[in-house]
This record gives sequence, C-alpha cells and structure tokens, in this order.
Amino acid sequence: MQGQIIQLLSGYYDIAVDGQVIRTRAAGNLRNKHVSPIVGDFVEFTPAPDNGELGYLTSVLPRRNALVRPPVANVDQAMVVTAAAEPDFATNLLDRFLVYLEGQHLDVIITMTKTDLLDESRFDQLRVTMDGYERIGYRIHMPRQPFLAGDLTRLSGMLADKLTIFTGQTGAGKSTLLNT
Ligand SMILES: Nc1nc2c(ncn2[C@@H]2O[C@H](COP(=O)(O)OP(=O)(O)OP(=O)(O)O)[C@@H](O)[C@H]2O)c(=O)[nH]1
Ligand SMILES: [Mg+2]
Repeated sequence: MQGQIIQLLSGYYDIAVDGQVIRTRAAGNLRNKHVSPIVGDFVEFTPAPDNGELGYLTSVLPRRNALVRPPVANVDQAMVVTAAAEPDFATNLLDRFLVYLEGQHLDVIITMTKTDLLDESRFDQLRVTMDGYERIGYRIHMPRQPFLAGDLTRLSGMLADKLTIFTGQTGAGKSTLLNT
C-alpha cells in the first residue's frame, strides 16, 4: 500500500491513507539502504497482520523536494508569518525567508499578524509595502483585525489539499494563528 508520512515518533512512522492514519515501523532492509523517511514522504508499506503487530514501511518514493530544517518532503507551499509589530516589521528579514523559499521552488503566502497593534497610518503604510510584494507575485493575507471568521475562512481555503509549512521569526504568531 502507499500513503504519506504525517508524523515521526520515537521510531514509528504514522502514515496517512485515505483519511486514516496507520502506524508502522521501518523494515530492516530500509535501514540498510540508509534512507531516512521524513514527514511528507510518500511511502510503500506492508499493512499490519491481524495479530496486533505493526505494519512495515518498506520504501520511500522519490521526493519532489525536501527541506532540511525541519526535515519535510513534498512541500506544496509555505506560509511566511510576519508580525506587523512586536517584533517590528522589517523587509530585510521577510526577504531572507523569501529567498530561502524561492530557492526551494515553493509557492509562498505572506501572512501579516498583529495588525491590531497598528494605528491607521502605520497600517496604510505597511499595506503599501505589502502591495509591492503582491505585485511581484506573492499572495498576501493582511486583515485589518486578526482572526475575524471571514478572514480565517479565506486563509484556510488557501491551505486546502496542500502540504503547507509555517515559518517566520520567533514571536511572529505562528502558533497563535495555527491554534486559532
Ligand atoms: N496583539 C496580537 N498579539 C498576537 C497576535 N498573534 C500572536 N500574538 C502574540 O504574540 C506572541 C507570540 O506568538 P506565538 O504564536 O507564540 O509566536 P510563534 O511565531 O509561534 O513563536 P515561536 O514559537 O517562538 O516561533 C504571543 O504572546 C501571542 O499572544 C496578534 O495577531 N495580535
Ligand atoms: Mg510557536
């Protein structure tokens, strides 16, 4: 059978197949091939027999791409989470993330968080800056207030059926956004 690894946990590989998650271990021959399966890998596995033992992951299919830190394969797109304030927005920091992701040939969505901390003039100023990024091809998510239902629906629409990584400076609001 084939599926996609969604989690690695102390030697176990959890594989998603048709909306189900199946826990497997690596087969011995896979270890000898020096292949380290990572999250996002499409793999072949032998399902568990009915005696309560786990199934075996037998091979890793070719990767479309692979990131190193954290290790994740077959990524469709990246969400760069960038704070409008606290920490202050800086184009050079955003650009560094974009350069790395362009090098990986990933589509990018830029999400601006913490816009509630801006007054109107600063918001308008940053909106002009982000319009520049939009003109060169980036999708921008920059709501005037964070976490309004309609904006979240639009955002989750952009994530549908895509393996998306979330990245951005510490404190930018990645966890808060994901949890919300
Ligand atoms: N005012 C405001 N605060 C926010 C918003 N989003 C996140 N925060 C706050 O910013 C702080 C950092 O948010 P996190 O979600 O932990 O940031 P992170 O990107 O996950 O950070 P790391 O896990 O360190 O990489 C927390 O105190 C959040 O409550 C927002 O839209 N507005
Ligand atoms: Mg976090």
